[in-house]
Amino acid sequence: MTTAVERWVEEQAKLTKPDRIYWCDGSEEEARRILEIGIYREKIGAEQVFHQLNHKNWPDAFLHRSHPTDVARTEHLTYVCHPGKETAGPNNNWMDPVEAKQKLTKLSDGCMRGKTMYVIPYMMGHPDSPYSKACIQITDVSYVVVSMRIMTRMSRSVLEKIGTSRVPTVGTSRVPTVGTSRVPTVGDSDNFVKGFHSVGDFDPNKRFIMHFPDEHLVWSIGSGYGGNALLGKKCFSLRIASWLGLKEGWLAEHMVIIGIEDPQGNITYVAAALPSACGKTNLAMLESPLPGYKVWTLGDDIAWMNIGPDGRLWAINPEAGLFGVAPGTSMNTNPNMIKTLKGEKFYPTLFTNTALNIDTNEPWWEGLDGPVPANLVDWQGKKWTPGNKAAHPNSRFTVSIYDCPTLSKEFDNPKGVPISAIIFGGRRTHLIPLVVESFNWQNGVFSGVRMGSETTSAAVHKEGVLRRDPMAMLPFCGYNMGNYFSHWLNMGRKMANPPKIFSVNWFRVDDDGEFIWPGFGENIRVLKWIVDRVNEPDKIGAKETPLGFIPQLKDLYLDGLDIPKEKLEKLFEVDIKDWGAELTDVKNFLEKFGENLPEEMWDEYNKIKG
Ligand code: OXD
Ligand code: MN
Repeated sequence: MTTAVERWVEEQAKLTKPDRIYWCDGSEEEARRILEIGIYREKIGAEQVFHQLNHKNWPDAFLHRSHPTDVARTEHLTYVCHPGKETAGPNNNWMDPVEAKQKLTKLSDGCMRGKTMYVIPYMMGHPDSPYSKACIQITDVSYVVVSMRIMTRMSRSVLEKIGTSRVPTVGTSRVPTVGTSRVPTVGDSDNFVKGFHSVGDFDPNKRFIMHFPDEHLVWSIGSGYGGNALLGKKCFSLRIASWLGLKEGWLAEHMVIIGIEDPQGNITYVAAALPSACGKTNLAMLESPLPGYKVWTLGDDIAWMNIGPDGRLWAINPEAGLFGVAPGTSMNTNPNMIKTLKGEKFYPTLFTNTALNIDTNEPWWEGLDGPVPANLVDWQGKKWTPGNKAAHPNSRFTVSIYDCPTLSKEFDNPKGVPISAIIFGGRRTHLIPLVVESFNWQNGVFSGVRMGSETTSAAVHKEGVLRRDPMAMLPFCGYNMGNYFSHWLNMGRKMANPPKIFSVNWFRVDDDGEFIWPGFGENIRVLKWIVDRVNEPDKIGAKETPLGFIPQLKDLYLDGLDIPKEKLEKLFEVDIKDWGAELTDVKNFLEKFGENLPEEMWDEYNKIKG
């Protein structure tokens, strides 16, 4: 008897024609073997996949260099293939599913010839969580296998979950020499998320990341970059999951989840959406300079949020790892991340496209503590010369969240954590105040909808250009965002006790173009105000503006901060007279959604416009 999983894998093998099929078991031993083989390749004249770094200073860490054209997400090559274009909306590239499959089938024919097809069984979410999902990804890249083991809960037992009959007995095969290993027989459910991944020949002209939401299928070819290749992450846990969330009544969001502990030991859970490379990982691991305050990490990128029996919103992080931007990470900006990377490990850590200090065999990136090393090779392995970037601006680390010293003890709680506040943020050098509390759910949803951010290097596009990025989901919402905004409004109506909504902006600059707010650990002062407004709204002051409530300086804890009062006041300036261009831009954006935009958003727009 064959199972639905086996049948699907066999079909893909028939198309891609790999030399071998290897069923991963997610074990440590397996990951070590794959790493060793990746290191060994150089000795046989092949390109090295992994380079072992200085173990004393960076325990169990490996450097990987990607194809030079394959360094970031490629939004222009990413498609959501609903049967109707309108369902995908103006926020997505769309292709008819039949046409998309024809195209992908042609590109995938024989694409794994001479290679191993790895079959990865993994869970997004804790296996005991009612909110988790069982998934299978195939890939022809060992780097993807090792990364998926860090980023997800990868295990043979997922096969049992998909449809149990008996435990599979494969997995003893050696990776480079396996023939077609015996595939497991574990039941026959089709209830799993399917991920097809091949790097093909890396040709950017043949690169596509396509989603088929109704089939729970992602088909990605031509790229090995994290967001394009680790299909459990953006592709499933946001694009497809957002569609499942619409159908099933929950939210899949591009959000950090943290617990903020106060000096009395109370922990308030908060979820925060910020666009890519705007400091989500730093926020998730914030080290508080305020005595008695502590931030506990639950997730740095994705939150799945369901309404619990108590009418509150409960969040889980479906991932099990952190895939963060390396440049700018230091003991100053994110000490807990450096401790995570330098500490003893449960799992090996990967660095991708950082520079390498060849004297000490350590990874290096712009912004890391200490002087610039004398002998560096850049992210492509070439001798570095000053004036050029040594690490790629989107170079990354991939590390297990279990290695994080601030990991919340609730991380593995299958129920998740109850969210008391939702924060929307963007990178805005002008106009947007440091923090605003929305008047109510609908007004808060609009603050997420009108979010904008100046672009970064996480995706391939011009940096520093303002683009509207509602809820930080523009590249990740797997359907028409007009309907997504309605879904947010409906979720608010269904909750007896919805979270309060806030918006933040750490990035406002003064007349000399310098950031006013110090950011990083000092953001705890803003979080403290937010938590106090949630827990003791009558005790903590706020001033009403057309955008919502903002703190007066006396309402914020500012002791020990050396910023002149006039500058601090600038952080809170709200003068709707200055909002002409902003409101026009918001209006033009909203108009794109036509009939699909809920009327309530125009009501909120008109309230601000006055
Ligand atoms: C990420 C991104 O990698 O948002 O998290 O691009
Ligand atoms: Mn992200």
